[in-house]
Amino acid sequence: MTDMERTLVLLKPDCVQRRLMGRVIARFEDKGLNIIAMKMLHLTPEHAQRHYAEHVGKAFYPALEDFVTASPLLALVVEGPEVIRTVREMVGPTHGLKAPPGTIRGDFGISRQMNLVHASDSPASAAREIEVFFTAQELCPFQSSLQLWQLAVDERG
Ligand code: FUP
Repeated sequence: MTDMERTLVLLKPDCVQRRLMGRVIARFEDKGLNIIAMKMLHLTPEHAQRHYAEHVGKAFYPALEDFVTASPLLALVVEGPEVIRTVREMVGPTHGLKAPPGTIRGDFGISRQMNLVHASDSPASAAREIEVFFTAQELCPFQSSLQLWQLAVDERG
């Protein structure tokens, strides 16, 4: 039996502005992951500071805050087995120039700051970050009928 997990994904302002949302979302759907919440919002500085709490105070933070508050972003909660690690691997390393082909950052970007996607890096981060963006009532978990042909019976959560 595989434990089901949830992770917070942000399609950052560069992803929205470059009209790449559909292509990025399609990757998660193609993989067999469930999108159980989705919301567009224009972050305030205070909201950005809550999300990036571990980075506030670092030299690069002011520029990062300016970037993520400059234009709307799309927040998602994605659910699946080992989804935190899986989505991080699909997103790729932080810098687009270092991210391998086949990853989202590797295929679509050349920047470290404008790297298109945020994905939670641990179960503790995922739990905290989901609460920064969504209430419990906004999560809409469902069982996909496609799971019959995507996960063996003893692999299902
Ligand atoms: P990641 O986990 O890959 O999203 O990256 P980090 O948590 O290390 O950094 C958070 C965000 O800060 C990254 F998306 C990119 C940005 N960043 C900079 O803009 N400059 C830096 O020097 C380091 C990170």
